[in-house]
Amino acid sequence: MTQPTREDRFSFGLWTVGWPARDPFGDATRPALDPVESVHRLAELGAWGVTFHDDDLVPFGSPAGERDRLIARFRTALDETGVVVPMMTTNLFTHPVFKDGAFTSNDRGVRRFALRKVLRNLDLAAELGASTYVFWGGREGAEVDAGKDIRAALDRYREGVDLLAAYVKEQGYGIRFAIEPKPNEPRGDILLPTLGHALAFIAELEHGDIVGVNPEVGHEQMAGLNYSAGIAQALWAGKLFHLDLNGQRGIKYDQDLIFGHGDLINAFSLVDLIEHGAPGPDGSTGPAYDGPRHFDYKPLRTEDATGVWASAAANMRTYLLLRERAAAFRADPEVAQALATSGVADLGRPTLNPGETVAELVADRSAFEDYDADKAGERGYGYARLGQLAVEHLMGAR
Ligand code: GLT
Ligand code: MN
Ligand code: MN
Repeated sequence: MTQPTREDRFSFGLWTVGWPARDPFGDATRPALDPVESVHRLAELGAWGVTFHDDDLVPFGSPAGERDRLIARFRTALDETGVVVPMMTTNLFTHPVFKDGAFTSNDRGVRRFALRKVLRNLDLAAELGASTYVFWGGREGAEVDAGKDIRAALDRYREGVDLLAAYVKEQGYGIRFAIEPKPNEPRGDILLPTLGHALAFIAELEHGDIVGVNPEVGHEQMAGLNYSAGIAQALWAGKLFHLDLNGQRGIKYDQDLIFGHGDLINAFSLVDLIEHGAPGPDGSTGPAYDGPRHFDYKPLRTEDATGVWASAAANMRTYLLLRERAAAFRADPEVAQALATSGVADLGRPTLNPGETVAELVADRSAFEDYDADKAGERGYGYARLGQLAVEHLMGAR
């Protein structure tokens, strides 16, 4: 089934389809899109949810009455279409006030303003029923090493996130936070540059229980990292609260391509992981992640309105095709055999026997004195065949 339905839980940021394609070298190539139109178009294409920054819906600095009016007509569009708002976030990067960061600006007044901007939007997130709130700190960083005390910046980052998390708990909003890492762009270096840095930061929080990550395909790949392997670690840590799907071709500027239009093999392993990564008791598999399949891409600057909606549909279709391929991969008896040859399931077995002590391990001659390391070193793991089977399924050749 490559026709998206609500059950697939596909969501899009208003800033994705609505990007007018202004870049550092050129003017906008498309007119601004009305968020109400985006909701209707996305619903027609089979999307389930829409996400947005405060400023995507209500332009920065709008008077209160105008804010209410814009929110009301947006709500009407949601009611008319049944589209939900699973996630919201704050724009803490466009206005010049944030040029040195928001929670970590060297200017204390900016930091206080940033917290207020988030607090106001958290109230709206709760009203609209969002369960996840994303923090992408694109301006939290530096270009000049001596200009930013990184330890102080992390103290302020922690202070900000903890304060906001405490507020959410106090209000009983039931919202969880998801930190989105990125190594660079727009800052020369951004704080919490990778998923691993973000997990380490979360471990230092007072309210880390409601804080997880929102890793983006392109952001991890900009750092040369394996996205699906990172997602596996986020799952292992119980911290995969949300994800941003898109495409990226290598270590360069943030491309935000259509999902799959970059490292397609990694996209396949990602879909395989989140759809089949949870082993059941009977050896069957199930989804390892049941949250939104959120697309954070940019329609190419070359596209007109037709191309914008074609690209939105392409994200969902690519996901569904990969899901089909991954299901076929998992159902193939030759794959099962190859997985067994590679010993993939054997890694799930603890290295020591139940209750076995270090002393017992040391007393076990078969583990060392009598162990034939040379013989064990001759073993072939069969990964080449397994990898080829994955590629052949991905290509529809099996
Ligand atoms: C911005 C960024 C994205 C983030 C968005 C959430 S904003 O477009 O490039 O990766 O997910 O703040
Ligand atoms: Mn990006
Ligand atoms: Mn993103």
